[in-house]
Amino acid sequence: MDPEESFKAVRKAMKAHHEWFKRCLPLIASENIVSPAVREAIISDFGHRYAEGWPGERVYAGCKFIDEVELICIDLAKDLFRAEFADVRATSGVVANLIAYTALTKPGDTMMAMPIPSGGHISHGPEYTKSGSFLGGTAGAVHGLNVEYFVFDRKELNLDIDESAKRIREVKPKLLLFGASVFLFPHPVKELGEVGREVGAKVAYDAAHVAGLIAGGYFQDPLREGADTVQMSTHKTLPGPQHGMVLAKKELGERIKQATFPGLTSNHHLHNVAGLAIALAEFKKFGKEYAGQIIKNSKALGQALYERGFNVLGEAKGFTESHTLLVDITSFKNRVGLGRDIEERLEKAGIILNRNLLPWDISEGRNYLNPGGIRLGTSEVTRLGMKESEMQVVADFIKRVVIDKEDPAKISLEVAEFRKDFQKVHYCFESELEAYEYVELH
Ligand code: DSN
Repeated sequence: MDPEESFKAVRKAMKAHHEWFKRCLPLIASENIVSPAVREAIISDFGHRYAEGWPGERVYAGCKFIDEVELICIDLAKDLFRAEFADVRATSGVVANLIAYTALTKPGDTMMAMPIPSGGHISHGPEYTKSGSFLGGTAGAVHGLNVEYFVFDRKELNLDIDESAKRIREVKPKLLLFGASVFLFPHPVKELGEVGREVGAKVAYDAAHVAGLIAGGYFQDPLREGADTVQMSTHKTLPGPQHGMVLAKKELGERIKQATFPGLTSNHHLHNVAGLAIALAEFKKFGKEYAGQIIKNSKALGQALYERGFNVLGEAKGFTESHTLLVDITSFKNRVGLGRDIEERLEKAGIILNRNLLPWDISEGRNYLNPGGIRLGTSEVTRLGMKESEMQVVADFIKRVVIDKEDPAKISLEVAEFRKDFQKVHYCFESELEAYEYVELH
């Protein structure tokens, strides 16, 4: 392709993506949209600058306004999460986890975390699986940690406290890592953290998925429950730009700072720090209401899907206490296929979600390519202004595609019509800009 053709093709694809998302139902649990004010911040000149070091101690000139913004961002983060220390320079959730590993452990140490098939994130994973195949999980492959697992209770869809406590006493890890990518119910941080202390372990908590719910006063409060550090990405239930952040007890601040710079960052993406500061300010004003509505919506969507014939997990516990739902779709195998098939079918209908491993998939011979589950999240549709009654409509669309096997192309037209009333970003300062409006500067 000649350069002009490439230039045009990229812009055309981006515009098409925006137009498509205006017509879709975005239900990926790890995604969200930023407010117009955050979008403004992330295209500012901050994105062209370097500011290595800590505000006021930079090794570059030109940072006086960047310092001002970063200090505001730090204050907002400490305030919202009631944290003694915050470092807002991690460039992503994976980097935030690596910062915690670096500050709290040495290569060769053992960490206990959630098994990946039960919802643990790839950044919690070992270098090799037990069968020896290369997985390349960040904790093992990058920081050289041995990873052992908490015991997961498949019925409760949470950590088994007694069995995990036994494992902690046997393994004597240096670090316990709570948190997950399929995070339906709060983890027993207090109970298992106390056991960890007996064997000298530190406690870290990956809040990437649930950061907004924590800041909104829901879910759980890991710092009050004894976590030494809380790491997160900043763009899931906390609707900021794609970035990361580490909170910690005061006495760990210096270690976190050094692990962050010069350890794991040089440029820390200053436009995203500015965007995060704006997002945190907006969250301080609107976040409690937003987080509460996310949870109401996910419970309502869980109930609505369940009533329409889906095996939504966690029914006895109200399906979820977070933004996420996990649905076992194995009973549809002979009619519409498994996770990947259903993900594709729903995408054709304009319903965007992802296939997901169920905790028992591996033992039943399925893998991530076409697993037995789908995962749904309500953060983005809530941000678009949807409430419990709209969750009924969403569940109807999903049922018609998966259970009634209606033509996805036909459903996509109805989804687009339904979406017409939900084009603005809610729970943020007012703006004329629509949620998926493509902003042309050229
Ligand atoms: N992989 C993301 C998720 O979907 O949960 C988190 O990084």
